[in-house]
Amino acid sequence: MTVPAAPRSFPDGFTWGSATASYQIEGAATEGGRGPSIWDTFSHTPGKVLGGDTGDVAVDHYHRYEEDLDAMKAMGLGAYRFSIAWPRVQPGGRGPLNPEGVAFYSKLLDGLIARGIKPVATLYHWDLPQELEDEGGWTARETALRFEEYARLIVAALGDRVHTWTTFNEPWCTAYLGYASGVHAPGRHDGAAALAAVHHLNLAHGLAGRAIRELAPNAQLSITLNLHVIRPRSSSTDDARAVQRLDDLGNGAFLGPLLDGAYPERLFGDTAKTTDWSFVLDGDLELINIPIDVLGINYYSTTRVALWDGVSDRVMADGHGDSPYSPWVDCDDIDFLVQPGPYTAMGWNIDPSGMTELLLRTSKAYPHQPMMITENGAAFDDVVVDEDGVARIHDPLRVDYLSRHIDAVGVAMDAGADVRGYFLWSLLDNFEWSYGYSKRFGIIGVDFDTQVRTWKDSALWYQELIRTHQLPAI
Ligand code: PNW
Repeated sequence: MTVPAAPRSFPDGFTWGSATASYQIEGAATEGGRGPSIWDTFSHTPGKVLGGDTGDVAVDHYHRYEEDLDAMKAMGLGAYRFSIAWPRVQPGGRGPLNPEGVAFYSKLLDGLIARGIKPVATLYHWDLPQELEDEGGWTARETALRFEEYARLIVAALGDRVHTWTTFNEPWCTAYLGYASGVHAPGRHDGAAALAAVHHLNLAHGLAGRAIRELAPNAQLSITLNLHVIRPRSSSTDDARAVQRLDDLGNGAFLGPLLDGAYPERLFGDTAKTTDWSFVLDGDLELINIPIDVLGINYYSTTRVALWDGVSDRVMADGHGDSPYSPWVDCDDIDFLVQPGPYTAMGWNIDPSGMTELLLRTSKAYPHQPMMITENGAAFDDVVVDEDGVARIHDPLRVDYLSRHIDAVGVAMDAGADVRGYFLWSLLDNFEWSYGYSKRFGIIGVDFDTQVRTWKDSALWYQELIRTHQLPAI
């Protein structure tokens, strides 16, 4: 593990931000003309989300956004990454915009700009209008066309105030957790559907990207990927092959079409028993390959794998949900190893070296592609204490996690990686998808009963880092 033994300075232009997502914080699920999304349906289906939690209320950001904007300003954030709920602005996923939904994001943007905070808006952070799922969701090519229409309408309505438009957050999660492992909405278990979703998400990025270029020529265009750092158990060729297959499915299936204009050739052979990829039509790859200004990367942890020898006991320990179905299509012969700790409350191993490795590998593969870390952070079991009548949340483990990972970003930058910013996940405790409210990622704590916000020690620490542009030594 890297240890920030000495203070580390970051360049003046480096952007310090924080990130959230609509369904995780807004609540107001049936207000202001918002239509239902696949996450409303999923979270209201018994057994899908821990404790039966839903995003109906979440942290009530829809009503408390002014207070949250003030906190961002006080923290000194240079940028705020949020997502627009498609079913709030275009209920049903087609037709004209819902003015009340647009008004919410319009007020949010005005509030950010008035406070000098750059808006980074994501068009899709997983809340697909339910009506589109009923027509096939991301397995249907039509959904990519609907997404282009949504993008055209909302970018035209809000465009000149958004600094960076991000088409998708983590299409890997949408495709593989939504359609293969089923731990995310819509909760399907169908490898062929997941691979079709991969392509239609990529296509939708290209179509929306073109619309953003036309309608908001001064904005930055980006997409956010959760890239995987996958290491082999041994130096055997079998284990190397396992790594390569997962790298193609998890990373290359997105980076390839986006930045190289082609899927990794091996991917077709590796998934041949599941799909013939006939959903890739002439001209799609040219559309997907639209240049982006900045590649968003989300990083949390690393993965270690081995090719199963067919005899030994299986050692499946994915740590990413308890589904019996794997998100990794056609990889039943690959074992996911228990990683050495320490771990976060998600059970994810803490490994800052993966951050450096990922940034350096990506910058080597795409030397002219600026990058930013659009998510990094950790869930821990925070302890709220009363100190002379003042509520305080001490979260030394989170400060330690953040320090080591931000240092790891600096190590990559020293070695030449072009990283423009860092967005901490997350500004507020929130609805952590299938884990409901049981996992807290925020640097601002939220009492889920009273909605009272309390800055954790990590928020004060981040405020000081932003003020000084300097990471203190541990
Ligand atoms: C990301 N995995 O989700 C999301 O962008 C956030 O909305 C989320 O709250 C955050 O990370 C923390 O989980 C992920 O299984 C969920 O590999 C699951 C995985 C990766 C990212």
